[in-house]
Amino acid sequence: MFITFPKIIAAAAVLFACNVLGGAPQVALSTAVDASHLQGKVLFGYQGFFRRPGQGNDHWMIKFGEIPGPSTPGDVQFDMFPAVEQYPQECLFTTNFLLPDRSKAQLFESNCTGVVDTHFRWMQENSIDGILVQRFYGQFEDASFLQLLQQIRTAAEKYGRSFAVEYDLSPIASSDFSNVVPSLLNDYTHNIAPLITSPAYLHQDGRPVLELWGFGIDKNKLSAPDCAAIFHALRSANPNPYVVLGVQWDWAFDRTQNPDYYNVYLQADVIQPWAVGPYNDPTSYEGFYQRTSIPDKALTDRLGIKYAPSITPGGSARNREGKGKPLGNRYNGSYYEAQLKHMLDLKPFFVFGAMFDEFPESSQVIATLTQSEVPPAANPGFLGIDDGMDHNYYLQLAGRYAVRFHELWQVSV
Ligand SMILES: *[C@@H]1O[C@H](CO)[C@@H](O)[C@H](O)[C@H]1NC(C)=O
Ligand SMILES: CC(=O)N[C@H]1CO[C@H](CO)[C@@H](O)[C@@H]1O
Repeated sequence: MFITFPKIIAAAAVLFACNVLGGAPQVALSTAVDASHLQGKVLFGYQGFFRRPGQGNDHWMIKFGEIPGPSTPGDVQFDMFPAVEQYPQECLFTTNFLLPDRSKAQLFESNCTGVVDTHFRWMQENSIDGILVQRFYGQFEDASFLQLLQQIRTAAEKYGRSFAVEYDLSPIASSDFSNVVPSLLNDYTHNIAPLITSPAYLHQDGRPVLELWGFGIDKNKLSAPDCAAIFHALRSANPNPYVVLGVQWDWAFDRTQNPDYYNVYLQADVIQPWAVGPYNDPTSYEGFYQRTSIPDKALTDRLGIKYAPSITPGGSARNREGKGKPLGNRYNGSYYEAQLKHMLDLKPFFVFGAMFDEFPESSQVIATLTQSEVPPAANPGFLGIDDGMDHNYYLQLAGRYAVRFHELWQVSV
């Protein structure tokens, strides 16, 4: 059983919302997304894990609870600053980092309604279909994340976007496996199943979409039999999900290298290889595309499994991982654009954008300060997007290609 999206009602709701709020930007709004299928969609991974200092694992700071000053390197775990001008003030807090314009840098709290609302408005303005929300194993009791899931549902319905849940299994170790399956099933049944009734929750073939991320990625942690146990338990859960498997970029080699993992992958509805790592500049990306993406697409076609590549605007984790690392490079957007172009060449089932809001790894596509707007301090060193770019340049770039990807599949979104 699934519910198709009431397109006309949602579109009317959007117009109504714009009228009441007033001052909405003059952009051509994309009409409501049809959440009843995945085909031809551009979906982003969504973390939503930023909190204010002192509110648990806030993901901005390493020293939890402290607001870093300009002379305290090592306190932050991000290299790029969000551009916060479109978020409501009540969702922001002020740090001691002095920006070149003498103002103090502000950061946002993800579980603030105005942040989630702004993010979904940006998706609508840029023809992005929706998100896969990363739900970390081991944090199912976090009330602020349950609150966030409700905020996501509300905003997705308001702006006619779509969403589904992605379990991030990377915290699981086989050494401590006894409670894993019951805990996942309990969360799915009690916390996720109620969201599935939303007209914005993604479905395929009449089943709610659920991603399981982390199969075969760290083989020392999660064994193949444990992957199989998780897969089979959830695949037969009620409501019965359509399963996207997040696997390592070199998953196809497991056919001969690790057949016990490979046999689990073969049961997936969609294979979504993780591709952050094996390439990091336009040249190495082109090689990866030729040697890995094209054969992956052909192999999944032969196997009768759908294929969804991951693409990223770049990465940089110097302040998070240590001062020895260089800051990353986005190559003036050309690196991302090369991946977006090949998305059109390959015409995969859907595209996974890594990531919407992941500042700690600098893979975010959302509004980011430019190089001349970040603190000039050498240590910690900060990175900006290129001067002259709109703060939302990368999201807009993805949106322009999303429109062409939709046309390619001839789906109306
Ligand atoms: C966000 O979550 C934290 C707990 O992590 C909570 O203290 C805070 O009140 C929440 N913020 C909002 C705006 O609800
Ligand atoms: C493709 C692209 O984004 N090109 C830009 C690279 O950066 C310069 C400024 O540094 C811009 O003028 C280009 O438009």
